[in-house]
Amino acid sequence: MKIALISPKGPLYRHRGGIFRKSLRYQPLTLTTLAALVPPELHAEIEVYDEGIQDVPDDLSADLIGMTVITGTSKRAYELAARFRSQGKVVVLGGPHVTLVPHEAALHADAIVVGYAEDAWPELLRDFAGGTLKNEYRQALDLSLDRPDMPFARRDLFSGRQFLTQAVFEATRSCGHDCEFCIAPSAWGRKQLQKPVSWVVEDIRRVGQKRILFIDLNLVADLEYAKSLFSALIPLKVRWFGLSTVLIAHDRELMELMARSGCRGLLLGLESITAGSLGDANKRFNSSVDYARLITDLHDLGIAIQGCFVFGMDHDSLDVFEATAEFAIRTAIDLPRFAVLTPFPGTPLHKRLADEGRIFTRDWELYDGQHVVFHPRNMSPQQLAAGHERAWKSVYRYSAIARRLWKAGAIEPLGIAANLGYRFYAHRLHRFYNCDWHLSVLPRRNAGVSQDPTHSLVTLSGETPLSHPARRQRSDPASLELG
Ligand code: B12
Ligand code: SF4
Repeated sequence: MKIALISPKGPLYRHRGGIFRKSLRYQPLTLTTLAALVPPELHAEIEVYDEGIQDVPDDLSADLIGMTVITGTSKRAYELAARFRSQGKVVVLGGPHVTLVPHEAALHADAIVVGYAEDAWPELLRDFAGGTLKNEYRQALDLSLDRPDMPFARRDLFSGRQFLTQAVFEATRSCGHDCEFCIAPSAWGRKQLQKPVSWVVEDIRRVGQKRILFIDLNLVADLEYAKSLFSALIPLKVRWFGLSTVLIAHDRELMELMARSGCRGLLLGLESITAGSLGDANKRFNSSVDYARLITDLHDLGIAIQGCFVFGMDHDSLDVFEATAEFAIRTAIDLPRFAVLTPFPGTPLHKRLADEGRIFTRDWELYDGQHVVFHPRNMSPQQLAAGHERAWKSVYRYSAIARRLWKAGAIEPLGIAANLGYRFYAHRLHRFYNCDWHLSVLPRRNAGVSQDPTHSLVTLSGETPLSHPARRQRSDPASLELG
């Protein structure tokens, strides 16, 4: 049996390359995880295609084609599915979008998989091999990731050269919170699934790299698990980057443990500096945290921050863009990032805005966090789009980059380069997907090269950093890109 697994490209990837011709992405874990779950007794030949960086042959030779679908890539996935089905191939769709709107996805596939597929995908493949394929497979109700037979992702199926890094790991799934705009609770529920810490450690050891990324939605959702994971990372001496909520602010011991375990960068969903907007998003728990203080504390521990904000919530008025950009500069966020509120189908936000008649397009290609697809409450869609773009440009002005990095004590070639990369995209939002430029390439590109950080800085601000009191040995914010 021949199986092809595809991650279709979204419109976001229509301009591949950006300032570099080569892809700057890290290796996707979805396809390699699915490949590992193929039952060995089927002796299947497996091929993987990430269409973000490579073309999928028109005449793909496969008996069964599995595609992972997020909302922004669904149109492309359905287009490919139609082509392959017309060639007589069996197409299976799965992933977040399929889980959120199974009825829609089912129209374009021979079979769909709803939810996580650790049990459902092997079952589907066995059925296919036995000629009894069903139309729909669902995540097992008692699905657990704490299982003795859990295989390690087949990272070998992609060429190492195609990506910046293969050192992408996952310890947990789902998150525990229920923010109104987030797809995680709607798609997968609020109960966090956890892989055994010993399994995660073994996965990291096997890959054997020292700079690693965790793609978990919220590594600190379960404090007990988080602490045992971080403690187990200490002997590995890795530098890791991951996602967390701002609630770490309330647990100094946890933050220190994270730093000791090698955490060098965190992506934080700050979302908004307006308390009312946090309420709109059902993310009031963020209001309990003094963001500025948290950012300073993390910087002091040598942890860089990619701070993510969302524009377009009901309490946002026209001054939110400048105020947020100014906040990001003042608090010295290493890599600020802004998104337009997106009512992904299947979320409570989508339902509410639909009930209020405020969604004006369901062209899923535009559901990418960069386009306005609904009527905001206190401004026009055009004002939201323009304000979002202004905020990006504002925080990535040369003077703003210099101010942020200077205050953060992160005036180093890598931090500067990461910011210049984002600056490039800030000025080309209409053409490029701003998050696709995977910044962890930079350490590799510079590895072993002795560089004088003052040189780059002088071009930015005209000052020398060497006497800066906050200057310290800390990680670059360059590896923070997590999607
Ligand atoms: C890594 C990542 C990225 C990376 C790389 C994506 C990639 N190719 O791997 C980058 C940075 C490029 C990225 C970009 C974007 N991402 Co992203 N990303 C993720 C992230 C953090 C991890 C995905 C992952 O590897 N999971 C681990 C694997 C093992 O789990 P999985 O993918 O869910 O797969 C399991 C099941 O879903 C199922 N399954 C999945 N696909 C299939 C297919 C078949 C055939 C079968 C049988 C089963 C199956 O089986 C798997 C095993 O159980 C997720 C959040 C998350 N933690 O899931 C967001 C997430 C997928 N991204 C999201 C979004 C919105 C985006 C962006 C649009 C913007 C953004 N916010 O960054 C862009 C769009 C990119 C594009 N393709 O056009 C959303 C998708 C929501 C939606 N409805 O569309 C998510 C869910 C985050 C969120 N909370 O909103 N992303
Ligand atoms: S936005 Fe973050 S904290 Fe909120 S539900 Fe989603 S993953 Fe959890």
